[in-house]
Amino acid sequence: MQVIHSPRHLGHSGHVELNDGRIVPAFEKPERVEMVLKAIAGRDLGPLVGPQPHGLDPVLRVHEPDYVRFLANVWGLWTSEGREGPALPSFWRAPGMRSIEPAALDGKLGHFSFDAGCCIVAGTWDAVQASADLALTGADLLMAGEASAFALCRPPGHHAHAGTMGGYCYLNNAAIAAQALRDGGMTRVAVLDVDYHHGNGTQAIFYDRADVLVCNIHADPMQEFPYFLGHADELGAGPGEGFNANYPLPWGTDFARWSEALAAASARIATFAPDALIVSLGVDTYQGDPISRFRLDSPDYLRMGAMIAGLGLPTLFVMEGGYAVEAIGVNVANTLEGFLQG
Ligand code: Q9C
Ligand code: ZN
Repeated sequence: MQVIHSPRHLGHSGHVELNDGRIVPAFEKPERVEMVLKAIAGRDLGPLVGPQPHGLDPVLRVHEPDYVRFLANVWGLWTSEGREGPALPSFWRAPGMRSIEPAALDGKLGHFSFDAGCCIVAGTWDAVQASADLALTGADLLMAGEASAFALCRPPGHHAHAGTMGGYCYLNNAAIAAQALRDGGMTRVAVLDVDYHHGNGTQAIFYDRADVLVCNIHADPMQEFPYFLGHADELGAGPGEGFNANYPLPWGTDFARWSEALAAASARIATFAPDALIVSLGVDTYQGDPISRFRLDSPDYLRMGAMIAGLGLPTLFVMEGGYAVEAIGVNVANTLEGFLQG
């Protein structure tokens, strides 16, 4: 399994988020990737490769042009106003207000976001583009006949909608890769999102489509971020009805219960019979995660990987969340090793 990595994620650093009423250093930090690299190096999973540049065309197959323009320009606009330090959204529209992109930067930041989890610093856009290129390079590998690949994406992507950032996510790497597989000739693609948080962006992007099945196993939005999407009755719309499946689980869920949801999602995916599988791999289901409340332990990720391998599909793993820096490497490497041995 090739591991696709770029050091350009390092530019997305020194950023902050709003947590418990305080501005704190972001949980989504560069050490995450460095710890995964370190753990993978000790496992002989496969070669480490760099990304191929794909430009913005495949990004624009998923994301709205105004939003991509905002991401590309916001830091330059911010500094040209003489503003220093990170740009963090803190104003949002309420129902009944109008959805017009404001001229003012603070208005733009709110217009294109749904929370204060997406801070922008000097290196953010370069890191975001590199992250999408990692996922796209992984899609290329599957189309070239590789059985599997791992895109070590950072920043993550699954909370990003077509025109909205949030939850540490700017471009939806998994969705961009899924669309690239479709555009490359695959007929059906499944996305299995095992991150602790519901992948609201991925769900929304493919919600009315029957060609991309999206399955999410996550903390119940009644209890957990992103709060406003991810309920079990969200089944898809129009032609996409029946092609979205949510498996919300309560705080405290352990692997025995979690793996029942994975078995159900796997059955749904097998029925769909896709040409390829994209796994949105968040390991914030880990019991030691600082912002999450599931109880998976490190050995459980070996079994998770093996269960995913049981689907027998060309599989692209795309890195999403996981904030217990000391364990993220072991948990990701266990998942990939479990998959390769499964
Ligand atoms: N301030 C991913 O795992 N809020 N995103 C957490 C702490 C947002 C997680 C509360 C969590 C976003 C990709
Ligand atoms: Zn998450």
